[in-house]
Amino acid sequence: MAGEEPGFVSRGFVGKPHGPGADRLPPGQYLERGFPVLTAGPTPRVEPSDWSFRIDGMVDHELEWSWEEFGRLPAEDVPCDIHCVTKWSKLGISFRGVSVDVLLDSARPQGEFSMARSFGGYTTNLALDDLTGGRAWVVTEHEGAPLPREHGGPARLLVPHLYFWKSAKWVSGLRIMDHDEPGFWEANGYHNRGDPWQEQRYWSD
Ligand SMILES: Nc1nc2c(c(=O)[nH]1)N[C@H]1C(S)=C(S)[C@@H](COP(=O)(O)O)O[C@H]1N2
Ligand SMILES: [Mo]
Repeated sequence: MAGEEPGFVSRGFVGKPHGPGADRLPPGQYLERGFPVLTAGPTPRVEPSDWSFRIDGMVDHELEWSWEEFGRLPAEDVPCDIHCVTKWSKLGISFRGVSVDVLLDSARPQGEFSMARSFGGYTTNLALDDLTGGRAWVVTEHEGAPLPREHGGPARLLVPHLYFWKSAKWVSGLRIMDHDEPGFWEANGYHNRGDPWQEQRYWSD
């Protein structure tokens, strides 16, 4: 029986993520199979007919798309991993939406910073560097179905290379700025940038 002692066999792995996807799990994160809902405050009800997305601030051209206009923009599937600062990560999730590059292209930003805003008042700040280069999207679908309301439907920002609080649900627009400003969680102790691979969780990290 001695050779079958499971406690002994697994001891070498304790505390280290192992198995498929272990190299995709940032430090301090655990694998979550479900898709938790995390919202500060009430869940707004936004009908597609009431939804629009606006880019304003320091741009050559302020732009606004209605739901219908947005639906005509080129969309792409976004398979990715997401990482919440509360330590859950979900690997191999999929969304579909429009790249922020496409949205910013015709607006022509004249600043390096931005504030994303949402129906309901949530905000989060992002350097344009983190929103461009095929690393950020405004998504309207999850796993081939309309994005559920509790996950930000009809549309949310998706910035999977940063902690998930940067992915504003019920997103309504982006303000381009020539200076940085903290958004909702950033003003309440979260890190200004939030790179999960550098464990940038709180302002002191
Ligand atoms: N508008 C809005 N967006 C938000 C939040 C929020 O409270 N309001 N919470 C953020 C946080 S802290 C996380 S972890 C993710 C959670 O997204 P989920 O509920 O789809 O898992 O949304 C982010 N986007
Ligand atoms: Mo979060």
